[in-house]
Amino acid sequence: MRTPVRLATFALGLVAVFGVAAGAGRLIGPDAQPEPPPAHGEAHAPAAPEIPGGLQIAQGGYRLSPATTRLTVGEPGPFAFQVLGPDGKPVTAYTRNHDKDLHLIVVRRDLSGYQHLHPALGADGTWSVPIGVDTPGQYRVLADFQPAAEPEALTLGVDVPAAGDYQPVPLPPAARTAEIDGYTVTLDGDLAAGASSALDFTVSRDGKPVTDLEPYLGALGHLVALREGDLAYLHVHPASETALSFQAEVPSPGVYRLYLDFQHAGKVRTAEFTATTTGVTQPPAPTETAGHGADGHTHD
Ligand SMILES: [Cu+2]
Repeated sequence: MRTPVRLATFALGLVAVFGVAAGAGRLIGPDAQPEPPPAHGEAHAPAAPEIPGGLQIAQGGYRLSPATTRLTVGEPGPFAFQVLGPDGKPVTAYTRNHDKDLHLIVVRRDLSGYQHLHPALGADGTWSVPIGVDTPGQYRVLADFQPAAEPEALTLGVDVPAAGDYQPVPLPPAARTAEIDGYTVTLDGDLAAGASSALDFTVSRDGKPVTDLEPYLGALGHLVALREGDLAYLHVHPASETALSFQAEVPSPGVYRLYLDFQHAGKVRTAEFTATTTGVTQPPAPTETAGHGADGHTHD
């Protein structure tokens, strides 16, 4: 009977590991002075970096609690949720940002199918809005809001599936222009990891600048930036009331998808851009035939 002996040895090993960890915890606990130097020559972190929004279903004592667990493809179906506060009760009082108490972003995990919605708040703290998606897949639902009791806005996210045959689409390559409904939107400016950067957009139609854009959500437009890979929701602030100018801050080098909502002739449209941080080249889309061999490295 070898297996029980091995298991017992393994269990003893675990005890030993935990024992060491507990000992280390005491050594570097709050009473220990001075702190040991960081291992492997790591730079001393000045402070824990802020976690980007949208990655968690609960944060800072608040929790996103969806009552609907599926999205419908085609015809919109009701979608309802609550934001639960630190006391476990639905939050009913919010501080308005960008003209609304809560902004709801719905986007498929491959960054396609973007929607920006404004649910209605019921007296009991239940938010509801009809949602229909064009294609099946796993969707990210992001709620951007500021409880009245809090000094800052918060973005919580939850995955919600739309049942059916999911065909992921590759992210379009980085580009400076986007076309939507006959409008051409041009992006000027670059994202910089860990720094605030200016992003300016101009809209033209039939080769002529559109100069009569209409106010939307307290500015001339609304910009959302999501990180490829985990759909982190980035902080973007309007920098002007008279131009499509924004200050964006992204936490890490990489590829992002920008969604610019603008209103013209009474209709809101979304222009989408893939953007990379300065110095980062978007990796080519993987091909089915990619593999070993280019360097002569083979497996038998
Ligand atoms: Cu909104």
